[in-house]
Amino acid sequence: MSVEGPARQMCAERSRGVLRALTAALIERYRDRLPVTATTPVVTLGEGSTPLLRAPRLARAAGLRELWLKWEASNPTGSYKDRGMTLAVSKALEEGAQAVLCASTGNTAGSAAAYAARAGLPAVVLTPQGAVSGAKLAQTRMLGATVLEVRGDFDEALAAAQELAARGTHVLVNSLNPYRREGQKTAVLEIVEELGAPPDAFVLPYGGGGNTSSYAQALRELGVDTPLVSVEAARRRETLATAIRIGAPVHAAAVAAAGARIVAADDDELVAAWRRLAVEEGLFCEPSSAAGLAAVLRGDVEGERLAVTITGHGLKDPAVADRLAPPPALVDPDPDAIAAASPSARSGG
Ligand code: AN7
Repeated sequence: MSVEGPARQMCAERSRGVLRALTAALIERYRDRLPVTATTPVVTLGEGSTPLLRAPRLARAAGLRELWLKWEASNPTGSYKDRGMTLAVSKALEEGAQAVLCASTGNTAGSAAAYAARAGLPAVVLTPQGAVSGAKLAQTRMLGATVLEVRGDFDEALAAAQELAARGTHVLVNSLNPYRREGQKTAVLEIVEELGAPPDAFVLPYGGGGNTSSYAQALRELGVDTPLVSVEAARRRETLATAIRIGAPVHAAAVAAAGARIVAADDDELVAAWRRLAVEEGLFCEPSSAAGLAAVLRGDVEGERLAVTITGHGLKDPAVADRLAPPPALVDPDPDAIAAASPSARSGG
């Protein structure tokens, strides 16, 4: 029998509703809290509204009542950068930009490339030589950005990007762009909305400090006085967490002024937290993204209900996982051989 009449109408309405939900733009969700007008072109890939996941095993291990993980890997390009990029590129388009430009350890690159492609604008991405994950470079190149590898580190690439942007030919879409920071505020708004109250602390990685500044701005605007804990790599210039391999954080003054507490985690702690998040909670993030968790597992963050932001997906920087995780054993296509190689294989079930 065919679907007709009211039933057909209901199906159509339902599928429209589902489509609306799946393609919800962050700018639409938080229009009243963002610097957009009715005529701002909305460049969206369906960012934001990411899962807030409870982590019961890690909470128990850390002696917490509640540990909440803001899973920013669910953003369209795999990191939290998309929250800011939707706004930065929408405003760039509104203001008649001819091209966008950024320096990046990889995630800003992929995000800028994606939103620029969506907007029909060229993107130029400067990367520190030899220091960006191959997966992020492939993503950025595939999205059509012009990738220029700079002879220098991230700080030098960012300084060059700022100098070029000052000429007015390219809009800088690093987090020095205030629209980036406005967009990134929304992670805090989502967490507070979903928990129904602010957590005892927000904990997140600290690279250049753009995201910490955004979180601080959100808390100010909400009139909420909750500790903000920013976790940096102890050896900023050498850390294996390439996303946060940033020597001199460009937002250091703003981070200090916001009263964020800065905590350092060494690479062993980062890797341990990163591995536990994968094995004990089923979440594979990139190593840098586990920085907040490293501080929490060390018992370095006060409170019994914490919100920890996991900033980027593990598939974006799989090199360390490939080095550290057990390689597969080679077996014949034979059930006995497979059972013998399976540690927890049990019959029945
Ligand atoms: C996964 O992409 O700086 O303190 O150029 O990719 O706001 O810099 C990325 C930084 C944390 C640090 N987690 O945030 C870039 C870049 C991930 C990141 C950070 C980054 P900020």
